[in-house]
Amino acid sequence: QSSIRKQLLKLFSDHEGEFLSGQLISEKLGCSRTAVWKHIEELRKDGFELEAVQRKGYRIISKPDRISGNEIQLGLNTKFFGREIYYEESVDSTQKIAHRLAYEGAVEGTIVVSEEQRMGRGRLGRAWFSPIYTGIWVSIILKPEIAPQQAPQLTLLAAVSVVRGIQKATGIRCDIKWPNDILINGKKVVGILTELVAESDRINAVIVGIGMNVNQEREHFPEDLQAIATSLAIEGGHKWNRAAILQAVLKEMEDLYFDYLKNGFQVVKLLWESYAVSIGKQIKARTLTNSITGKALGITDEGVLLLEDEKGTVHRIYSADIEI
Ligand code: BT5
Repeated sequence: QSSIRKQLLKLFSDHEGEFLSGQLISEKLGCSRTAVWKHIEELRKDGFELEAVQRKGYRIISKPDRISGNEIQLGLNTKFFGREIYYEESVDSTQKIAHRLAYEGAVEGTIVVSEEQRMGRGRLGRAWFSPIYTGIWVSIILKPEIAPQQAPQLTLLAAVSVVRGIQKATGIRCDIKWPNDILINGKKVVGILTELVAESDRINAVIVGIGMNVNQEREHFPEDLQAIATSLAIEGGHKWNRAAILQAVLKEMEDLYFDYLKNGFQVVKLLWESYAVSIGKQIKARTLTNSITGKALGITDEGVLLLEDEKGTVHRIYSADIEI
């Protein structure tokens, strides 16, 4: 934000609900009346609703929906998750920043949030569509003392937390598709990406990236996504407060995470199976090298998917895309 913009917003918040004359603003900011008008127009472009009345001046009627530190921390009831927030209006990828912060020694529970990702990423180098002001694009830094092969459990833990958080905040019920998709009526509403910061066999940090489609309308999605993606606004019929949803997810995740560290994967596993759509069904798992069709039996204690083919052979699937 430019310093003029910051001063202008400060001026309006110091005089909340009041009209500020163009004259007064130009004096306080030390700029011309024309410059004031330009800054007001820029605020409008950024989603502020402003009233302009002759001889009275300007008044802010409503602020745009943002998901910066202020909004997230007001009303957050966690101890660690989201207590440290790194926020930028626009980033390449919150994952990338979280990796850097983890490397620099960020505390557990630190989150990186942005209104927009220019290069949001999915698994295997795929892109994650992250348009401005409509979604929750967040990376959470965890520092669990677990073996690297247990890290996939955290993807499942995150998925369960997201489903429960969304249900608490909106009442909308989602399903989980192994390993990292959250669906509503078969369409993807959330994607999760778990990345390790590890040295040989030691985990320094786990970065859990969560991308949630919240306030997009159908036409906001590029054509190739329209058939497979959805948002909470599309499913719920109206827009939602993104900060409130993130707060609910962080709370669910913190509770489940500490339970997991103390008591192990069992509770996560049971919850996960209760939300999973594919278990017990015929599915097709496409891995990098081949594809296997069979019945999804469940997940192991490591979070590995068990798939029984028609010959009765049980395959352990570590990473794949699933078709139901
Ligand atoms: C994922 O990958 O689902 C993980 C997405 C993780 C995104 C978060 S946002 C915060 C953090 N920062 C990042 O840079 N990333 C994380 P995958 O299973 O590979 O799915 C990717 C596929 O989903 C794409 O190839 C598209 O087909 C589809 N897709 C892309 N954007 C989408 C969206 N916004 N909604 C639904 N589907 C989408």
